[in-house]
Amino acid sequence: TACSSKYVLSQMHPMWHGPLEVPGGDHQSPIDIAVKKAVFDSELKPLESSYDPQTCQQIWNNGYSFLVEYDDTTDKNTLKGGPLQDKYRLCQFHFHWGESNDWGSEHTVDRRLFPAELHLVHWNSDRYTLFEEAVMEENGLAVIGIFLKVGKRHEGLQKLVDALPAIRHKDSVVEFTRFDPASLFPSNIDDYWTYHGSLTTPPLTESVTWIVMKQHIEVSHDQLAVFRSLLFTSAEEEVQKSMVNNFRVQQPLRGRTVRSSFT
Ligand code: SG7
Ligand code: ZN
Repeated sequence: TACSSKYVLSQMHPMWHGPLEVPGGDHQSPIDIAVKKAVFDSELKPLESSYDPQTCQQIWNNGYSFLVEYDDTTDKNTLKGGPLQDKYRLCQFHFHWGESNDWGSEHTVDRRLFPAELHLVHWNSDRYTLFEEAVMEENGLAVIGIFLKVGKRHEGLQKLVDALPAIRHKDSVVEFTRFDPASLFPSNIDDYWTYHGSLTTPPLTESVTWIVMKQHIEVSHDQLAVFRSLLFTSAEEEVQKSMVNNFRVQQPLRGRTVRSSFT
């Protein structure tokens, strides 16, 4: 599957003692973005994404979030520009959310929490041949973060929401095809913050160029309620646990600079 995710999550744990992937490293994510402390960088370019909806393969409950996975064996879904030197390939996107609309995002803006956050995970296909290789490297991954706010129903998101009842339990997977990830972008993707950080789950490697969009997208309360009807637990378990609050606690900035593409 995309990102060879199960392989990564099982293989990387013994590596936590390595130089980059110490969970207590100095470049961990998520962080609070203090708007006034962000430094405008006029060198930051607009992001260029090119996605092929036909490469969408499946949707999977991995027991922590749900993942929409793309075929990442060729360069059919690419991200470049913005803060990036190289070309990155989309492998999956997923969300983090809360049990109520008062929290759920991983990043915050001036300490403001959002009810959910979308992450589109890309790996550097100019320099590496596999996700597993990229995940260990400082310039290995680029993740786009998009905040979700409660408001109007999101048309693009609905196809996803409709698929969720089929993957209620951990480890369930269903085919999911022809989905354009760009349909989840806000209208303005030119304004973003960027900083160097980590994955927010094991292996927590400090391999991520984070690109956090200034503009949020709106989804309805009912759409988020379907996210919350997912389960952390597999069908076999006696006590079922709702999949909510699947975000990591915030990490110290430790001298890092957050740059902004806008003034
Ligand atoms: C979610 O977030 C999943 C993980 C992902 C993790 O738990 O999407 O993905 C898989 C394939 O299990 O971990 C290695 C990876 O992408 C962390 O991603 S994040 O830093 O963007 N939140
Ligand atoms: Zn994430």
